[in-house]
Amino acid sequence: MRHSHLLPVALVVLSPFAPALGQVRPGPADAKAFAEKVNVDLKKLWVKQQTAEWIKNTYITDDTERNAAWANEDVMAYLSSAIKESVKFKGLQLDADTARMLYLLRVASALPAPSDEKKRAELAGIAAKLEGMYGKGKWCGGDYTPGKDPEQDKKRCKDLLQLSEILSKSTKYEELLDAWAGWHTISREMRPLYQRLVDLTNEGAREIAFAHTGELWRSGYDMSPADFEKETDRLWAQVKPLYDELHCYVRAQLSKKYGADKVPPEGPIPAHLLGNMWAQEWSFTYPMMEPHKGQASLDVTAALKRKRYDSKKLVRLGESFFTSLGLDPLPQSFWERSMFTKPQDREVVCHASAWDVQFNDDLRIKMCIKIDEEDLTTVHHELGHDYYFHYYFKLPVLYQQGANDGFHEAIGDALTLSITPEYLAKVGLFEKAPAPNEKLLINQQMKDALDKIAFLPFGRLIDQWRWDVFSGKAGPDRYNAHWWELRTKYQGIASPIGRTEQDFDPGAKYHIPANVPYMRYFLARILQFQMHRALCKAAGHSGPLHACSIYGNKEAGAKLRAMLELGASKPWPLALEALTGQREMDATALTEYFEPLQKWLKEQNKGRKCGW
Ligand code: X8Z
Ligand code: ZN
Repeated sequence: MRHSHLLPVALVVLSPFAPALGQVRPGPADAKAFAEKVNVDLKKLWVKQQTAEWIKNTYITDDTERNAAWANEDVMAYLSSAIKESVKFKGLQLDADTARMLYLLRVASALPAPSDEKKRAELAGIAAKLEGMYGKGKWCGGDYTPGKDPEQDKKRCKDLLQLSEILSKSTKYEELLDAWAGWHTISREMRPLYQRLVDLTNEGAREIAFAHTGELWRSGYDMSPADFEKETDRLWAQVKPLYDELHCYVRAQLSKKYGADKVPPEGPIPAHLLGNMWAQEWSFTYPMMEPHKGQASLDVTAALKRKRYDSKKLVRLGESFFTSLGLDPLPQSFWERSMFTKPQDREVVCHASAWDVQFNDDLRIKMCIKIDEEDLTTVHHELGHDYYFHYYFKLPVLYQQGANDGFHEAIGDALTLSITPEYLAKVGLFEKAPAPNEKLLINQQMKDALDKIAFLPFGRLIDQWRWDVFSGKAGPDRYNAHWWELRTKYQGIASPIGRTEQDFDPGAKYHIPANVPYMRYFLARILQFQMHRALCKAAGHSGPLHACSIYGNKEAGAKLRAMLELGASKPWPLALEALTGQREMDATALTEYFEPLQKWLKEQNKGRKCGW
């Protein structure tokens, strides 16, 4: 930017981006026109990008990766130059919409790129490659590298679905360890690429006046990045006592099962024994944790299999929950364009996702559906995204987002809180709802808590790691060590085998190679209960929160819809207020929901030394 000594002094002081000599200083009307143009330009670029991404995600090859990287480069180039240009409107009195759009523009990308063309291309290439590496990841037993011969691959190698099945079903310590350690080899080669990605994107973040990419990520919540970090600590403190009780009980059960030499009764839990590759949700350990034997079965997976559900029928069941609230059916194109099952003839990214490829109600989901309770929940989760897309697609594209990203992740989950035994009976999955009783309730809550409560520290720590990596607090020489420091600090788990800086365990979790920010899921776990409480109130529910189902309730549906339609057009506290009457995120609905279980856990843990 050139400065002229002929410019009025006041202007120079006001803004280092003062106009060149002879130009008129831009006014509010210029800013408004600029924001409108950005919406139009971005929509075109984003549609191209999403189209290329969809193709790459459902057919991973070098060609589709390159194609997606090109589309991403164009978006990156546009964003960095538009953001820089928008600085010239700083300090002007803008109308609320223009001001908000310029704010949303600045935080629009999770992967800001340098304006240097070569570096930008390198960054886009690395990003596409990393996600592909994760999607293609396989463990072949050590003495064989996949990709040489498809027949051999099939015989020797296991993908994430197969390894996860072992993690969820086996109770043999060594077999679990092999699957866990095997999957964690797929990310070793990501390390140098990830390191470079961090450097490049940080450079991009600095160009648009953020200290680093982590600061950009923390800036998308209508408050300062420092305040946002405090918010996440405040929310974590609200739920930590409940987590600590659950951890204590679960560790005691595991210690009984595997022996105190394998699961030390006062130390962190080995990460491969919790039924999930990342120990993020633990409900597959439920048989070991069941509080009261001999109660009516809550086995939704068995019911789905008994009723011969296939993937499409599972998605139909999810849709029927939304339509029961008076929301629209999914468009015909959704059923034609979605990917519901894992194709046998090509590599795909199986990690579930929801899309509006053309930002015009072109809704889809992409999943490798298994017929079980976990994926019934995930289907609702993904449809929650699609319904959000559906109700805001007519807004300018910068407003086609959740009120904040935690809202987007919370919608479908909030509805699954209404999947009560009575609901399951209504849709024919259970013959009839078992008569409610205290023991059954504790069983039910245990099952729920093993997912919902166990997840909380995991949700909190993933981006702590990335914030620390982006800020330089954790350098490449401590990537893996810092990962396990946080895993132990927050979750109370530990790696079952020795780790070194040759390993890159963060890369074995999808959102790291795919560069998807993660704090959204932590917020969503809390918001979904807050939303559930509000929707239950709208539905006229009285009685304990855990007994509420909003299935079939049009008033609740109308409330939900009103919030969805806002998209990101208002700061999130206003969207939250419209639904819940509260302007703050608040975990009391979650703790209220789990009150019966927390009481029970406290009893069980009496005399135990909790903590790690
Ligand atoms: O990534 C997801 C969704 C897609 S947005 C399937 N989730 C997180 C995860 O799998 O780690 C949902 C729960 C948390
Ligand atoms: Zn999601």
